[in-house]
Amino acid sequence: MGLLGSKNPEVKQAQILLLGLDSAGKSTLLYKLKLAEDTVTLPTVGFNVEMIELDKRLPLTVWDVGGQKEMRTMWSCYCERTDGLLYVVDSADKQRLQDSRREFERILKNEHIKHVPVVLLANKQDVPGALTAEDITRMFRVKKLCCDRNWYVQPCCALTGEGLAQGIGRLTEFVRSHRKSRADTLAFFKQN
Ligand SMILES: Nc1nc2c(ncn2[C@@H]2O[C@H](COP(=O)(O)OP(=O)(O)OP(=O)(O)O)[C@@H](O)[C@H]2O)c(=O)[nH]1
Ligand SMILES: [Mg+2]
Repeated sequence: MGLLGSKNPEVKQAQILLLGLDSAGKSTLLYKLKLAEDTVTLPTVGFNVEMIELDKRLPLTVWDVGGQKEMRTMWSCYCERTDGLLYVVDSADKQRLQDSRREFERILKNEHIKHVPVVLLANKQDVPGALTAEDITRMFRVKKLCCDRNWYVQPCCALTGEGLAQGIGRLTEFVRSHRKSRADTLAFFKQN
């Protein structure tokens, strides 16, 4: 993400890292947001990157990294210069929820994304029996794991697009306020 790096608060775009286990629905939601269309996805090998401009004041560059097991070791390579993390959970895949939680916990420990705001997307809400956002919050121990940053858990359905704009909107707000507080801190140290 080096060239477009945005730790500088003057840079008027933000880098968003989109992670989650394989088949969570990352690419489906990325292209739903980008094209407002249904797309047939294939498992992502490597990554997809798209610019999303839901809020003209802060366009987002979204990095969608494949979630298959062998790809997860590469997630940390994408963390540098990340402004916000979108973590997608297949709320209906009860057998792999613990795997997903473990990967979530692991990535949060990455130095580069310390204090970076997080939105969890509790995807596939259309599937009967899917866990709710509250269930996911509890099972992923989000309050504890994210006590050092802004966080939110948004229910959504990537197929219909329901909840996606709200999730992205929330993350954009968090990124803006995180940047402002970083800029204020820098200004404080410059003055003193
Ligand atoms: N029912 C339902 N299916 C979904 C939803 N979102 C995605 N899917 C389906 O889940 C499957 C996997 O979606 P992808 O978007 O390719 O998953 P991914 O997270 O990008 O997976 P990797 O690229 O392997 O990491 C596809 O068949 C999608 O149509 C949803 O909200 N509801
Ligand atoms: Mg994908």
